[in-house]
Amino acid sequence: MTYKTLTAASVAALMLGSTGAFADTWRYAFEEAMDEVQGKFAQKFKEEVEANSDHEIQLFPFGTLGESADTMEQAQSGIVQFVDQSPGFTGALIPEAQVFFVPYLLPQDQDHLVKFFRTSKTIHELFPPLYADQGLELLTMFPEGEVMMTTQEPVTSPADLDEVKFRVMTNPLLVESYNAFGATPTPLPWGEVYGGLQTGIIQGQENPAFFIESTKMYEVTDYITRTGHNNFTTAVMANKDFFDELPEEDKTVIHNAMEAAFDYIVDYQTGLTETSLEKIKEAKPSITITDLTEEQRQPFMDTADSVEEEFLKIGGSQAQAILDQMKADLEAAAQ
Ligand code: 6CS
Repeated sequence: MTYKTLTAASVAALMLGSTGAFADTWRYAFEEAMDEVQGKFAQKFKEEVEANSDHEIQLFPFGTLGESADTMEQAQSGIVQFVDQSPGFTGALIPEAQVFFVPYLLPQDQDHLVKFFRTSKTIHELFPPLYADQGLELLTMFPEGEVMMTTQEPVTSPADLDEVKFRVMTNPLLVESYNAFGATPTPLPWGEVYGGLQTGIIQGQENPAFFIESTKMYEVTDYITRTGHNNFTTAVMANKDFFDELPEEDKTVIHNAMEAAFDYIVDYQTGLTETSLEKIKEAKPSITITDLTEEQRQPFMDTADSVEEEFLKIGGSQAQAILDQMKADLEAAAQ
């Protein structure tokens, strides 16, 4: 869907200007619902900006302006000023952002992970010029939780994924990763996932527990498997021309609001994975949730080197520099 094919309701919403109490309105589109992690982050950002400036933030959750690819187009062309798009959908635009799909690169330890996001030179120094080349000001990246596999049959080894049509985000390295895991990766936009699982077009997908719960994906899946291979990363950006033209004062308001929203979302996610899994078990007692042992994880871990090599081939001209810096950042954050 493009701007031209937006529903009448969405266009009407877009055209609604400031309510009068504000100097102007900035539009912020994201890939999830209001009560999901990206929505909570966006609401905190809005609250901070509106409390500290005369700008209003208008929020557009998933579906109101189209799929992730549509909102990215809208952000690049300045129809929306802010967009939250996960690197899972940014692969074609910024090939280096695929680094987040090298399995077992990001730690599962929450403190280590959060420290990495806060201090990473890769995120704060190397990525911004790559996003800028695409007309985007990279404002922040944050983690959304341990990624888990949902399937119709049990998974304890890569052999169990043989012939499983496994939905992944539209990211070439994620496709490679699931090829290496032994599955048949099927890239699809988010809007097609629930129906695809329901009709059997796909038999598996991966996402954090909160999202499996809130989107009721557990209804169309029988097994949840914790392989520990990744943590869901997302990124918030502004249209670069819009951002560059802002007075320093507004840039500071935006940066401060991003920092406040980052702190808030880290706190918000404390215990969220376990609470979400409990809610899933309550809603569907027949579901099987398995945390693979180190031994069971090993064959999945053994694929990491080949996916890393593939990243160096398809991850753009800065792939090697990004991977090296990312490893250095992870090591530094472990101290
Ligand atoms: O799997 C997806 O496509 C979606 N997953 C999450 C956690 N957020 C947005 C994204 O579109």
